Amino acid sequence: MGTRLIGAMTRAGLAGLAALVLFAMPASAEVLGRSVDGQLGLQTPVTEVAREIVAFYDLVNYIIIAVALFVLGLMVYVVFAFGEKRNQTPSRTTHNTLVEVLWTVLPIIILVIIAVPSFKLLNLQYSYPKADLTIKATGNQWYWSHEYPDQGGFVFDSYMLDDDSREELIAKGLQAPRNLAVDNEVVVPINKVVHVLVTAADVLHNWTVPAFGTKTDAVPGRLTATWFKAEREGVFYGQCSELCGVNHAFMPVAVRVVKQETFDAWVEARKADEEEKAIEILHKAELELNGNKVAAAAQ
Ligand SMILES: [Cu+2]
Repeated sequence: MGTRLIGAMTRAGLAGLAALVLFAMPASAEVLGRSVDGQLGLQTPVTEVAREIVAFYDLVNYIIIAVALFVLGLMVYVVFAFGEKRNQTPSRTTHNTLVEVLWTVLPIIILVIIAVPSFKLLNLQYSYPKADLTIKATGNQWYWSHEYPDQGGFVFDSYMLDDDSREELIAKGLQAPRNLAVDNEVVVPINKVVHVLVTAADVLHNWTVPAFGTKTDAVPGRLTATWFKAEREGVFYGQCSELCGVNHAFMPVAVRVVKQETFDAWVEARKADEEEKAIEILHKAELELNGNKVAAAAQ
């Protein structure tokens, strides 16, 4: 009976593997910084932490699918092979050492396979490399305030754009996705370690950017922290991820990753309190970046 069971386990395992091959199909055209219609899986990662999160997510998914298919296979097999018609005299077996050892040891091995990368990932997320830039993000009902203490401490608020303002930007060839685009984005240089100190002025909020793999609660009276090092230029969006009241869905986070020169120019404009000029610098950089992409695609 033990051998029959093991044979069934092997068959169920093979069925699981076949499903994994189907699951691991390649992603389609790349959109950075936000989710797209019909998306499967997580956003394209642009930091090491986010890449590791995606790898861990895939690993756990493969294991879940394999286990679910295996158990389903066993159940179908048992119903089929041990029904009254085919199995008139049931076995009176009460113990089977091999099977008992297997169903104890295999789950332990699976848990260890999950635990090792899980702890490695936690360690990566919470061992902060030395900061090149520190930003303070404060959650308010219902917008974010962002402060740059290293650059003289200028502060600005980030409010979600309404449809009219978005139309204006889109008409200029800029991207402004609905419920995500904001008036004043957080701006950071590419390939620099950015620490974000996060707090809240009223209730709990959460500062999140999925493509960076950052998600940190904003707690009134406390300072929490996260870090990222973005490896690609572009605008990366996230949404407040802690239910904070009626406009919770309308206080997105938008982080624009730019070249160091663009960042420096933007900081100068911000320091001089020239908000329009600062935004203009960013828009010019985005149009240039898009132009380069179009040119590269045409080659
Ligand atoms: Cu919220």
